Amino acid sequence: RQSAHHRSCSSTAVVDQEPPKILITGGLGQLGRGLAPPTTGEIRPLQRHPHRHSQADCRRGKGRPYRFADILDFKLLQEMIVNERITWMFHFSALLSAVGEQNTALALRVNIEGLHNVMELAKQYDLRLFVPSTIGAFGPTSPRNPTPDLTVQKPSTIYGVSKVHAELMGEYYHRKFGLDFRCLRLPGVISADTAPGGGTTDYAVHIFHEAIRNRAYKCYLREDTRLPMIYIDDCLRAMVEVMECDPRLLKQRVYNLQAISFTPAELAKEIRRHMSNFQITYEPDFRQQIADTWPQVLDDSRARADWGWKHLVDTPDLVELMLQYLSHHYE
Ligand code: AKB
Repeated sequence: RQSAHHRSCSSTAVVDQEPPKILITGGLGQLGRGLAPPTTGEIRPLQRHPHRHSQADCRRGKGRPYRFADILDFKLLQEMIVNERITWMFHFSALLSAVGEQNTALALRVNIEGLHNVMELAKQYDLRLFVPSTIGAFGPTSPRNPTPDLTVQKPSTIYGVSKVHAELMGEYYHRKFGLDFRCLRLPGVISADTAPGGGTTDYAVHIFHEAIRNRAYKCYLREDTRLPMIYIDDCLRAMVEVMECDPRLLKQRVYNLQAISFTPAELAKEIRRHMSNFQITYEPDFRQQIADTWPQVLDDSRARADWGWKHLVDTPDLVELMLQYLSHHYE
């Protein structure tokens, strides 16, 4: 089942007539603000960076209309989709791994009931739907380095469980109803002007703020905890690219996405190249147990082969961008 718009996207001979009308849930979160900043004139680090990518940038229009809506309110979402003639949806609302463990009931409602609403609406209105999955969709019995696309997925957090559910539901709706579902398993996302909210990988953002403000950071993960990470602009570009790509290129509906992997000690060493007096100490908390079950490196060779994924920002670039941006911010 494909709308005229989807058919036109899938054909190499027909040029897209109308741009998609996009609804982003979780529009004020790290990914939502990155994809479409709600305020005008926001300066993002990559806009000054040679690696910047025009596709992601052009999605970041200024002053996007923003509406309050509860993800659990099916009727309100339905009204917005119909009234605004929505054709694509990016579903970012979710409680992340650390905060999900502290409020399982809310995580279940937002991450699972919210997803059901979105999926049902996408099916009813023939929307192209992007849902991010995560490295957290793997668990202690998954291979960790590298972690393939297709392997054991028995996560130990409610966040992970809800994301495996989202992947399976999306694949099922695609098979059964032809839903144009697209999903990437994201690493920890690192951004300067948008804060992550309650994840296990958040240290890799906080460390930069503390480095600029205090020249010191107390890390809640052990120094040797290797995790996959990605710079926000690579991440936004990946999501846009997978949404825009010809569906015939997609040999599967859920792909691993890898960019860089590092440990807190390696990140601190890279920061020290710019700030020789930077100090890091380690005091692992409950997030260590979560991180210990997650992949260290994702195998994303299928994303690279099928739709041409390529990350552009490596660890040294990322450190430079974050420090540059935040030192202006705190001036
Ligand atoms: C988290 O740490 O929970 C998220 C993620 C890796 O999905 N950043």
